[in-house]
Amino acid sequence: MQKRLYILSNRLPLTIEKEGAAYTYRQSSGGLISAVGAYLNKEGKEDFAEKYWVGVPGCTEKVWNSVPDKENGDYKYVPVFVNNKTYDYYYNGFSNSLIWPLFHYFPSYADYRQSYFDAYLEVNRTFAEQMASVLKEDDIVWIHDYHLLPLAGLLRNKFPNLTIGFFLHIPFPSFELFRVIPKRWQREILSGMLGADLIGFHTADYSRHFLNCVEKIFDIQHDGDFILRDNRKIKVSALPIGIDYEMFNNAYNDIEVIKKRAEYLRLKQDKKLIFSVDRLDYTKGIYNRLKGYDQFLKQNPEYVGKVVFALVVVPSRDTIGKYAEKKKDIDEYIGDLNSRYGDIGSQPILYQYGHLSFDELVGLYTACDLALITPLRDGMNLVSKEFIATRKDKHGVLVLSEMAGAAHELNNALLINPNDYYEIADKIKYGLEMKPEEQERRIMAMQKQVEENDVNSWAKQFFYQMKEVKDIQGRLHPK
Ligand code: GDG
Repeated sequence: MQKRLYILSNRLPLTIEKEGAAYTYRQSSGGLISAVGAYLNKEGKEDFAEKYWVGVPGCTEKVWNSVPDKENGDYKYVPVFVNNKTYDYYYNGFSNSLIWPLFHYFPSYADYRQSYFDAYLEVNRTFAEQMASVLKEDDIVWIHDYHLLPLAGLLRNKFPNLTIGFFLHIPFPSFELFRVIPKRWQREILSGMLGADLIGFHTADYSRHFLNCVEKIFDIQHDGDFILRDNRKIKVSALPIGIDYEMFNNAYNDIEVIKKRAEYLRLKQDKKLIFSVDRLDYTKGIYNRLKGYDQFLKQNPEYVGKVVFALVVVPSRDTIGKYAEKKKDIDEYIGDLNSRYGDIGSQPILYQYGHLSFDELVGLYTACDLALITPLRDGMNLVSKEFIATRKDKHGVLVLSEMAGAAHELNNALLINPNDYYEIADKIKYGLEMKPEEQERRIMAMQKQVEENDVNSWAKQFFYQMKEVKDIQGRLHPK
């Protein structure tokens, strides 16, 4: 018999909009919904009896109740309402001012406030209570990301046999970093995660860090990928997320993308075009990237006026102090760089602080000569995989930070250490001068990798491994 599936994430994948006096909603196209949806709405469409999405809706209960026809999409929505102050402490506070910086190896940015942790637990408890009113023991629950680390444990207390999967989209840090969190919080976070049957990470390193923390903090040994806790087997697995390869690859020939590409090719004239896009985030290494580009122009003055860098930064979390500070640094550096190397007719950096449409994004992926992706830390980094997938023409060069989870799979990229401006400069030069045959060889090898390990196979593997753990548990404790 088919089971019901519940997907849990911080926000519901929809946006409530006001139309005149009434409210309506539209399904949003964010990363998680595209990733999970790519499988659930196609290959996995028939696998579940019903699909629910649980999360904070971003509006009041009164507004929510006034929005008609919310059951029309692919999912039924279960809203979790949280008051503004608690949400602020949970989201901007504990999630993004403690876990995010710490898990990305920025311990000096972490803000250890008890009030943030209290709100974090409160929101997770609210999720668990909301779920308790709708769940049945044979449902399948898939929890996503660092906002909801304690949730699996809270659900496990209420439903001992429930199938629970948890996936972390950001890195899991080494014990030496994790241990800087107050001990009682460490235990709460790990116990929460261990409530799941399957705990998924992007890379084997993150899995190993997690297992090491569990071993050190709870004195629980692991047997390969398995942990035995409270007589329950738990699997810890490296499941690198992929992209909708087919969609990005086919987009090369979309009429709107062709138009955009032609526009960008006209804009760059006979210059070389470098491209990057990321959310404004100190983990993405935007400042370092500028330093590397600066160094490249310094070392290679013959390229001044012959290369242009389209730098797109997408606004993100701008109510958090550290983000606003970094924007100021980036803005100033770009101004400085353009004034040193540019003139009225030509600027070395074209800067957009704003979102791109899908057609613009793929237009830029496919018009550029080189994609420059330099995060200081990144759980995976989908932009690098998308760039590779779109290049049906088998041209273009990827310069990628070895601190991105994606570097494990994309080892045919030109890998760099994002703190080494000289290495970035050298790889930019090498990339811009790379022979077409070498570009083709590297792109084809990476396309094979990204196509074979697309988001479909990621989700399929996740569900397969959840079932596998349940089968093992069943054999250990036959009913
Ligand atoms: C987290 C982890 C992990 C970006 N700007 C525009 C735009 N995007 C799309 C990209 C890509 C996504 O947003 C960004 O994904 P990333 O993986 O690069 O980064 P995070 O947002 O930090 O994601 C990360 C990911 O979760 C998945 O597990 O890989 O490590 O930090 O899909 O295309 N899309 C459009 N316009 C933009 O301006 N249309």
